[in-house]
Amino acid sequence: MKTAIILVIVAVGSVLFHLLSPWWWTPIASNWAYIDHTISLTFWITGAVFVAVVLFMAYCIFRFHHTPDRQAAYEPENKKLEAWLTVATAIGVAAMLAPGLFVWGQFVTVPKGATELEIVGQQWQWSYRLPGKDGKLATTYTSLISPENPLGINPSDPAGRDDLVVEGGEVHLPLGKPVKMLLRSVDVLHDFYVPEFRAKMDIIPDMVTYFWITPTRTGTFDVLCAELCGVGHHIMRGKVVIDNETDYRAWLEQQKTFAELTTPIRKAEGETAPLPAAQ
Ligand SMILES: [Cu+2]
Repeated sequence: MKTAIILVIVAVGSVLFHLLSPWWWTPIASNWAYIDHTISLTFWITGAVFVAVVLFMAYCIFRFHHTPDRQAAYEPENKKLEAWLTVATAIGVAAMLAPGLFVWGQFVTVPKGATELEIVGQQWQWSYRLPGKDGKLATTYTSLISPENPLGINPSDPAGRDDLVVEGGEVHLPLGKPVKMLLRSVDVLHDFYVPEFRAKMDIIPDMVTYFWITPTRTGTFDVLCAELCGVGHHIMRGKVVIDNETDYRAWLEQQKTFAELTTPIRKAEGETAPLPAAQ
C-alpha cells in the first residue's frame, strides 16, 4: 500500500515539476518555434506513457498485493494484449518522429534570398566570414591557413578579395533576414549552437554543413560549442549580436576584407625590400 502511494506521488510530482519548474528554455530568438513544438510534443507523449505506466504499477500493487489465500496465475502469452501494445507503441513513436522529419526538411531548405555567413570552428574559438559586395565566398583550403590568412582563403580566387573576415568571436546579423550558416572546421569536430536560435549543427573537418535561421529579436546571444572538442571545449564561446538594419550596416562598415588584411603585409614587404639596396 505504501509503495502504491509513493508511485502515485512520483507520477503526480513529475507532472507538477514539469508544469511549475522555473528551468525552461530561454526565450526564443529565431523562426524555429517548430523545434520547441516538437520537443513539447515529445515531452507530452513520453510524459503520458510514464504517468500511465507508473499509475498502472501503483494500481497492480494495490489491487493484487499478496494475501495468504491468493495465488498468481501463470500466463506467459497474451496475443491480444501484445497486439494492441505493439500498435499503441508504434503510433506513439511515429507521432514523436514524424513532426521532426517535417521540421528537418524545412531546416535544410534554405529560402531564396538568404544571405550567407560562414562559421569556422577551430580549437577553441569561432571565426566568421561574410561574402562581401559580390555576394560570393571564395574557395578555401586548410593548408593555406597562416597568421595573415586565418581562414585559409584562396588568394587566387577573385571572389575572395572582398570577403569579410571576422575574428574575435563576435559576429552580427541583421534582424528579420534569413541567413544560411555554412559551417566549417579546420581541425576536429565542433558544433555551432546558439540556444536562443533553437538551432545547432555539427561541424565536420573537410566538409561544409549548413542550416538557416531568421533572427526574430535583437540582442546578444552566447555561441556554444556543443561537441566535445578537446580540453578547451568549455571555453569555446562566442557571441552573436542581432542588430536592426542601421546598427548592422555600421558594424559591417568596420569589418576588414581579406584584401585589407593581406595588403598591409605586402606593402610592408614592398617598402622594406628596396632598402638594403639603397644602403
Ligand atoms: Cu568545439
